[in-house]
Amino acid sequence: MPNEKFYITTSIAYANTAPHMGHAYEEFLADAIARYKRNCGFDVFFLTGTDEHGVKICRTAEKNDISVQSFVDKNAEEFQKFYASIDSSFDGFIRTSNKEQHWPGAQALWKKLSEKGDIYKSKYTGLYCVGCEAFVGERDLVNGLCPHHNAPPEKVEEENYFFRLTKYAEEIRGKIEQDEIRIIPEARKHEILALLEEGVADVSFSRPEGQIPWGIPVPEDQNQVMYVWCDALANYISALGYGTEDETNFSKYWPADLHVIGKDILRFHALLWPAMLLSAGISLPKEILVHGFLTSGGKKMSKTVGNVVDPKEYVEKHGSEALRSYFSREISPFEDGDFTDEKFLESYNANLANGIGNLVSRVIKMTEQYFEGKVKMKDTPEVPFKRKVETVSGVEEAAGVPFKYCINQEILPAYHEHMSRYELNKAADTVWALIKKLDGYVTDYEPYKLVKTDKEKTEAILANLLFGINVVADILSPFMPATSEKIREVLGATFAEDGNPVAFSVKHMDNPLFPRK
Ligand code: ME8
Repeated sequence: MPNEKFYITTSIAYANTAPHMGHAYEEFLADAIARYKRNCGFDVFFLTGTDEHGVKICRTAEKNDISVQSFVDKNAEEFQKFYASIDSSFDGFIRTSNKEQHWPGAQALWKKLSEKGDIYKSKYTGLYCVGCEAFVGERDLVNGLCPHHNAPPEKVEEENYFFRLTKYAEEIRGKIEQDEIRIIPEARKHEILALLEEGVADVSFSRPEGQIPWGIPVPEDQNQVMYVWCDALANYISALGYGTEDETNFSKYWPADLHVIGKDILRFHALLWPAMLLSAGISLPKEILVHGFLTSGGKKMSKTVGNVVDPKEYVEKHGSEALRSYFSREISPFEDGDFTDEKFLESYNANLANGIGNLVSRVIKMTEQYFEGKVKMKDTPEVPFKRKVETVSGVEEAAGVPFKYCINQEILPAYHEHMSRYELNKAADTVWALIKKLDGYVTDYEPYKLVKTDKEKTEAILANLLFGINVVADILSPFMPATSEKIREVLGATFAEDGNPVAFSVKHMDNPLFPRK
């Protein structure tokens, strides 16, 4: 599908802390999908960024005795650096305190809603959870506390602008039911439909400037600043130039093909955001992928429990590829996933040191030893997979399956099927199923013995293995781009016009890809 566009976004992280494991995972998830879509020929725009307004940020800066702008500047830089350190291939990084890039879009959107008659002034009396940056009702609380932050909400009584969310609730329900806005996984779709069933209320959409001086001014009323979610959601269009003189990217990339978000912010993305867009007459995002939370030892990461794992430390100690490999293999995008040091090292040794690292070293070494590093794909008789191996789908496949048939008819279709459903961990399983098959191929044919009696067949076997490793590099690239690049370098493949390798001139490897830990 060359030239078709694909616009993918992450949520924008609050710039009031350093990036945590949840941010790292979400960025990885969106990046792997963006890379996959680029591999498929899409014209991808991948957006990430930081959410820099709201009460939380304002207060944390005050507590640290630093101006809010310096505070968010410092944190936004941390996020950008961190995302670059895990090889995120983002095309845009939006900061909501950016007056040139973000404010015009957020204000233009507000004006549209106001012109439509969907914004009105009223008195708000209720509760506000600063942690969630959300107005909450009694029914959202457990024993009077916000269950996400274990803290009591604040009582608020003020004159605010409200947005007529209720006007759009029915239309949105229909669109979610019909998958016009597709919420993935299904369980999250049902969750939001259940919420709609309970009934929704209009949303307080601004705060008095006197209460929170840090925010985007409401266009017609300088005494009010926009509610942080109203401002933050607009990032998805402001980053494309919406509301500015140059709307080229907005025309080209909107609507979003995929918003990647965590489970706690579903209602903002599946209700409030579509309602704002409907009111403004802007088309709706197509899909919302809702990931779970990362826990540590099965518990929510928390400073009090002392189980917070810092992603930066892992990148510094083990490299970003090791972290990306863990996210790919061990976490299902649709459920909560666990991260502990023990599991991390276990996964590293099994999948990287013993798995892919060992296979590549062995095959490269044999090619160097027996053929001075050079082999060609030959038209000699096929050397099929010899033994019964478990297929990706768990069914035993008959012995004698031709080598390329197995890759083209079994591995690749399963891989693409999973990727198209954003089942990244299952797609990564198919990569490792191929690695396992290639390992089995070496064990079965014992090229290190065969070379003494049949050099020609040994060359065909090694060429097949190098061909298979080249496929591994291709399908691994969304998950582990740097490893994929390294493998391609050592393979030294020459390609035919159809894109298939015809010969290899391998490079010597001084070190294994992943030393054992
Ligand atoms: O919600 N595991 O920002 P944020 C996995 N600024 N993901 C997690 C997580 C965890 N333990 N904790 C948080 C915001 N996340 C808003 C978004 S978008 C217009 C505004 C996810 O920094 C969370 O679900 O609190 C969200 O998707 C992202 O990290 C940023 O969270």
